[in-house]
Amino acid sequence: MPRIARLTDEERIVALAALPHWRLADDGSGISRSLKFSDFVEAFGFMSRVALLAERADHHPEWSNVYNRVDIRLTTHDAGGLSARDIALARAIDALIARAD
Ligand code: H2B
Repeated sequence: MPRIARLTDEERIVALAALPHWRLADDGSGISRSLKFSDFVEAFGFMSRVALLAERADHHPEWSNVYNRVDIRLTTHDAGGLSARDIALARAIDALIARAD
């Protein structure tokens, strides 16, 4: 697979402006979002849907779950930082949440 490029500082700013629920790590290496659901089943159902998206895109989140909370961090290991793949997955995750509202 070709090596994927890290976003430049300017690309990061532009991408994050369109993702208000995501926080850029201080070192710029990734973005994160925390979500709370009504209970564990809702949280795990969400994770299952994201897992299918991630597998299809061959791009996987770093995440953790405690009961109804899911903490997600997106970074591209192959790029050593934030790439367009993380932005695309963040958008897809946001779209899943929007549909769940
Ligand atoms: N997920 C993430 N977040 N970053 C990657 O660089 C990555 C991945 N690479 N999922 C993929 C899998 C790679 O390891 C496989 C071989 O395509």
